[in-house]
Amino acid sequence: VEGQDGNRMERLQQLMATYEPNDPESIQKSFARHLEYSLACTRFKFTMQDAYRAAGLVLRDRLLESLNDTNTYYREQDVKRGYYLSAEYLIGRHMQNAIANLDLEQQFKEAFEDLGMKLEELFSEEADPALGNGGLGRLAACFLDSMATLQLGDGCPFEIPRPDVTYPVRFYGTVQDTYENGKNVSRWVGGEIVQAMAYDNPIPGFDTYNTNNLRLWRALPSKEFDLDAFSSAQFQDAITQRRKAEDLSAVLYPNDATYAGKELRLRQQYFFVSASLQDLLREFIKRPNYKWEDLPEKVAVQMNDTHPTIAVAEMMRLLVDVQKLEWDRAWELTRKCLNYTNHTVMPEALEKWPVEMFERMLPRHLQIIYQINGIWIQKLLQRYGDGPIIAALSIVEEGDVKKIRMGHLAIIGANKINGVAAIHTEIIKKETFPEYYKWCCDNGDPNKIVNMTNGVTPRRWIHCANPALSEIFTKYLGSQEWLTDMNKLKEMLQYKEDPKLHEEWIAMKKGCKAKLADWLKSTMDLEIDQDALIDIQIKRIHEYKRQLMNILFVIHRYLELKKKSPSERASFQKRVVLIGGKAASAYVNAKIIIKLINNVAKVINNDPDTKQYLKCAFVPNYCVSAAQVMIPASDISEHISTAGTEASGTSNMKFVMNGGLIVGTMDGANIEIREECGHDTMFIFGCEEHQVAGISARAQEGHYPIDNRLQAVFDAIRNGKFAGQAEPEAQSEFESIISRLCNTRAAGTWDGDRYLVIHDFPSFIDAQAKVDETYKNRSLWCKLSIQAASSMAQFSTDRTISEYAKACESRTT
Ligand code: 4GP
Repeated sequence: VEGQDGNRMERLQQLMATYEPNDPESIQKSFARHLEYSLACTRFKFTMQDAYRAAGLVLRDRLLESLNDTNTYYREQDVKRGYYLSAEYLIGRHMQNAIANLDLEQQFKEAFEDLGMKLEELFSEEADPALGNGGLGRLAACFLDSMATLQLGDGCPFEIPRPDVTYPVRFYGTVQDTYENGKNVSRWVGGEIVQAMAYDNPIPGFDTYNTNNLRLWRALPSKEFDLDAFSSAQFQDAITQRRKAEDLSAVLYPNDATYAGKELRLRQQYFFVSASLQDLLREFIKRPNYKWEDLPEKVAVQMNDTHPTIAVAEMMRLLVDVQKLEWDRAWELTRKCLNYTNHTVMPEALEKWPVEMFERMLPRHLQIIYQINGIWIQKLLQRYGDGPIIAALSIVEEGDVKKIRMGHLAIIGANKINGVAAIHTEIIKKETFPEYYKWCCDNGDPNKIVNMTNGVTPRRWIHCANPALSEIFTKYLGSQEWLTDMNKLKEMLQYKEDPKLHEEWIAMKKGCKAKLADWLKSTMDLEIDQDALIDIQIKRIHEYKRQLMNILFVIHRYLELKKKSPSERASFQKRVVLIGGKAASAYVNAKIIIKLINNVAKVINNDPDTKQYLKCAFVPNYCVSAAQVMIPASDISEHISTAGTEASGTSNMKFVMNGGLIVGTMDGANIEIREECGHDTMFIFGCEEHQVAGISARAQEGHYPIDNRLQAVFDAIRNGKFAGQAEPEAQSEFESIISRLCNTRAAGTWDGDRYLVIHDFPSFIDAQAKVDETYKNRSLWCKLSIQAASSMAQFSTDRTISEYAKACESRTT
């Protein structure tokens, strides 16, 4: 740039270079400025919440600078961009993480301490933003951290509204098919249009200037408020229009037990997918001399579960209808750009939408899907002739209500399909999409379905959640390099029997337990013994994750304790069992299990004979911040799903990184963690995946013995120990849950112990006994804890994301 423009830019460059320095005094100055001028508080009177917001703005300034610079750099370098399309982001609190990743911890600490404020107090003012349910949402957040850290891809308090980045998104209407210039042309017209407006959330990487973007979308009415309609007394109409648009981004996951709920969910999915794809194509087209054949070299889209898989049809619509590409060419580009991750083997998660709903809401997409399916079925017929495989692989499910299978649309439209742990990927091939996998093999493309074992970010889950552990690692290893290269942690193994390290390690755990104790006291008025073994299970409440088995074990432990004399009790291993997690709003059995946990806790925690030895609680309002307090304090955690049901799990990785050991089944990522850390570090129990079908079949024939100890637990529940006459409704719910487990008659579909609680219970008790015994030997325990925590390199999302990045490079047929 030359001349006047050049002078202006040079001057601005000079100004920016000195504008927001990062020494403590400059941080204080920008804090005071934001307090006074941005928030209109006075320096003399402000609350902690004001201070938090001002500190947030101090950070936002710095994040914005690196976000803008990163984007400029990406454009200059013409890099390939990765787009992670996800309905969920369980991002957790930002401030602490952003300060750590920007390497400003020391400066912020000094700046705020000098002003009489502790950083922890500021951090606790932040709400925990929770867009989503569980694992796949949290995984998305870990991925963002790693993508920024690894300086890959395009990728939160300090949100930046972007009124300049808006896209129209249409719903309903009709399709006009015409023939123009020798071509069939389809035009989607009428219906409603809402505007999608971008909100940017900068995600800084660690130890890099790179900052990526989490772009969220808000729905706005397409026209400004219709004052004319309002004035001419059509108040309701004018307001309804606005409300209808805003409902779209108001609540994630409406209860979709109703038709209206389902419809809103599909609207939400299409809304964010359409906006995101329009956005990435606009960015692509902005490149000088863009050529469509370069699209797969410049754009990779990852579809996080089936929620965004309407992207397959939307990409086709944008390329064919809007960009006027030929169908075949558009299809080739679409298939090279999109990838799909499956996150669960539960069949209900493979979403299906009634054709009728599709036809009304997205008529053009239905046409496109039919066309994709028609071509696909032709190929299948050529290969296999007519037969059951055709119906199994069709995107359209026939039946009383015809449906579109979004999982099928995804696999057919994707370059790569992946599972999230080794066992899960094998199950996808064998059980979730067996016919599709056969097709891939028959076509010489068995690597179409690949494994990408999950991970977690060590920045948030060790460094931020457990600063004392982070300090130990840095001290022993001589630098913080382990935070970006977890392989370095293996050097800790040489100290695993070092008494000095043991002392520091035990002190670290003690400190974490003290924090947990304070937190439990203040959030739920629960007092715990800080010398007890801390046993935690935190995850979505689902029958396959078997929180029920865990609470039945707690009852067993309680009954055993009650049988003992006071002197025998004194040698009993003290335990605190904490269970937490969210349940879907319409999931009745999950709510009954939570009720049972709460009722059991009430009895145990108030029994003078036992309360010093055993405490139990259901921790309410589970969220990322709660996990950050609980995980570092655990001695053991429970990952006890029926073999073959948990896709991966990611909290298992976080617990082990913090020196906790696992009680677990041979399921999900447990299997790989055990291989990495050593078999002695995990308390494994229960049947294996290949045994499940046989055990279920025998159970349905009546061969399903109940262990005496479990029978005693059932009796206690039936006798009203945890509800009884005081709560007749709960009593009958608890009894019905047990009766179901014991139901061995297969009438129609089996409604019995589908997750094999009864079968696995005795070995669960044995594994827990082994935990108690091992825990008594403190130096052995400490050694195992160090050994496990130091062997977790494989489970950093830095490794996972590098693998995704590599897989995007290799394309298949
Ligand atoms: C979860 C799986 O249940 C969990 O095993 C996995 O670790 C996580 O995804 C990330 O891949 N699934 C969901 C879901 O969150 O909604 O299906």
